[in-house]
Amino acid sequence: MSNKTSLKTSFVSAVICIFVSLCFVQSVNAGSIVSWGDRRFDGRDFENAQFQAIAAGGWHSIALKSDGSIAGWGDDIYGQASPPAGDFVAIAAGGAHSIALKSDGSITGWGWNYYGQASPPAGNDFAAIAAGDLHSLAITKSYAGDFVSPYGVDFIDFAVLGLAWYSQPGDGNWNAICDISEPNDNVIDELDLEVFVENWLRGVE
Ligand SMILES: [Ca+2]
Ligand SMILES: [Ca+2]
Repeated sequence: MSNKTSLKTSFVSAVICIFVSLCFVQSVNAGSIVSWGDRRFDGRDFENAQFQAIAAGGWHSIALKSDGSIAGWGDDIYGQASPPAGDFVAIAAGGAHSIALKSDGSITGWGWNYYGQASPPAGNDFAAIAAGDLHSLAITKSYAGDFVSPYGVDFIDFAVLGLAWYSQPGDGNWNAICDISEPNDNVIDELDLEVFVENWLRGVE
């Protein structure tokens, strides 16, 4: 086999490998939905659609499509199966409510809200969500020491800490967000720096 033929064979093999890999990724990340069990409220199948996540509530279901929109079906008496439009990255279904995490890190909720379970806190600092029967949960992105964007503990946050160094309430350079030692002790000192450095070294984001 000549060098030219060998190169050509290698190239074709590489292209085939990439193609097969892409097909595999596609089949894992998106597909149709099937359901089973009591189908009185929840018996809808989606064929030939592209989904990346699903969630089952009390009597309703929601699914996150590959394009970031959400489909809902089943019991919709409180509007729990009628999701708003938006660009979402995660979903969770509760007893009669639903919540979804937007690509900007904020959370939207809809459906039964008697206990406030469909009214998530404001902000765009969230990384993950979960829904119970009558409550909801979220994990925030922020960590001690992550004072300002971009997310993560870095040099910019270090500068903020430096400006507040050895300050106490009433001082001109006092900055309460830098008091990250536990418990807070109203002084920015080595204890806060210790927490800060730990998170910086861990590379938390
Ligand atoms: Ca930061
Ligand atoms: Ca402190």
